Amino acid sequence: MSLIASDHFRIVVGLGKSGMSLVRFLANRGVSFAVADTRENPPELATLRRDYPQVDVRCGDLDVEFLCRADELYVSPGLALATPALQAAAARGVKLSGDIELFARNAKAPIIAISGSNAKSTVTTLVGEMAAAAGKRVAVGGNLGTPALDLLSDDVELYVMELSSFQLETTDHLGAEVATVLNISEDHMDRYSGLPAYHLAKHRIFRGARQVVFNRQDALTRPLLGEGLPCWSFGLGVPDFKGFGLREENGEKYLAFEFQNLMPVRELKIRGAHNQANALAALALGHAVGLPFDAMLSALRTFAGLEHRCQWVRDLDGVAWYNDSKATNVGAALAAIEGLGADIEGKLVLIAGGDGKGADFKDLRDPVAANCRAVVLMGRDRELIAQALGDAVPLVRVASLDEAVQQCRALAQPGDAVLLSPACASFDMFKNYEERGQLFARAAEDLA
Ligand code: UMA
Ligand code: ADP
Repeated sequence: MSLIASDHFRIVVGLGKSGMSLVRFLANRGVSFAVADTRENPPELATLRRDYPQVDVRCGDLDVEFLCRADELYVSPGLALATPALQAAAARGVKLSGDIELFARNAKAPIIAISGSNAKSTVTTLVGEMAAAAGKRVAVGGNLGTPALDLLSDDVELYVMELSSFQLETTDHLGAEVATVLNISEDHMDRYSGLPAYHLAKHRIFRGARQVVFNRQDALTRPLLGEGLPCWSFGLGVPDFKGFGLREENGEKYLAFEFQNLMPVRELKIRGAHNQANALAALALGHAVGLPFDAMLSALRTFAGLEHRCQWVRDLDGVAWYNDSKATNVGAALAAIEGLGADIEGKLVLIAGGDGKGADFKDLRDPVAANCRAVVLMGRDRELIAQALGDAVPLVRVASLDEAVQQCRALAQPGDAVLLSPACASFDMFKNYEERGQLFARAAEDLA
């Protein structure tokens, strides 16, 4: 199969990280292409002009006539396919594709493909560390970190890829060795018509997969098609045939595979029930590609979790401070509120709010009532959260993160924990969730 037809003309739409990886990929192969971006000054414009001055680049409103000069558009995951200019081009026969489709066509080593509403980065990183511990030449990236096309190399023995629903929308045939959707809860409802459309996008990950891993506790993660494919499962219950789960023996809880105990849960550095599920998912994915258990378990013993995911910041006057800035949707915040809430003596003082992406916050009400002393609300959609929480707990509105930290200092009592787990994206107030988390941690560390 020809990997990329050289007589076709392409346009890369979106000049961020993935757009720039497409530019490098196409230029290295001598393919003719141009670039478009709706922004007047896209992030990689200076790099493009410096390294590829001959490439035609159009910034500002997309011009349908220009797009229709291409046989194929490689669309950034950040741009909705419903964008009218893209739809107009598609109606005139231009194919809409993306970087992951090109990656899949050109990758020569097996791909472990990981999607889900939450836990993607944690599980992707963990599987990458397991593979490295097993001595594999492994490349890790995708939605997390390095764009997929920048990972392509003949030296790689295994790809571990985090894939978002946005990336999967433009991927027709991934052909993963093993694919999983870890969990599904509402996210990105500003881009999808509802949960079914989001679910459908995520499930494109199973196209052409040779094996599947699903979550026994979340029916929406089971592939709709492909019965007969080897299926492995994970979940917090007792495992059965081809299953990873938890088993208790003599008062000790173990990570287990089928009828075999693998490792006591207490040896995990990552805390909370959701992280036990993540460890089991990673074991299932690694086992599917033949990684040995001893290497996988040694990686599990050393993995301390990623920054901004329920990350401990400090203790002050008997109050622990946690940064969970990566909780950009309701499902992630619920995992932190319930997981951490069950682990502490006192109550949580929660900081929430930001850009809600069209989410419905009603599922927060009962867990907040059960676990929180108060909620400090900030950001664009704070009133939507306030309405959903009603009178469950005292609510405090603030205008800045610094003010939120000061309020939490005053509200928390010894034995409590302060938790930044916003259930919202950060873009209304910050550059990204990392900046939000760093500013929170700095403000908490500065408290005397
Ligand atoms: N944009 C425009 N006009 C354009 C193109 C983009 O306005 O013509 C805006 C959109 O608001 C878009 C934003 O710019 O959301 C970013 O788009 P980009 O093309 O500059 O993005 P990249 O730098 O290529 O980053 C993308 C992924 N971004 C998104 O899916 C929004 C990155 O995931 C990914 O790491 C990167 O490719 C490499 O593969 C980020 C992300 O937020 C981390 N992902 C979402 C998530 O995890 O929830 C899905
Ligand atoms: P993603 O890449 O899917 O956003 P991350 O690993 O970065 O996933 O975690 C995102 C958020 O989800 C963090 O706030 C984290 O605490 C939370 N989280 C981690 N594992 C789970 C899980 N199994 N279920 C729900 N939320 C989780």
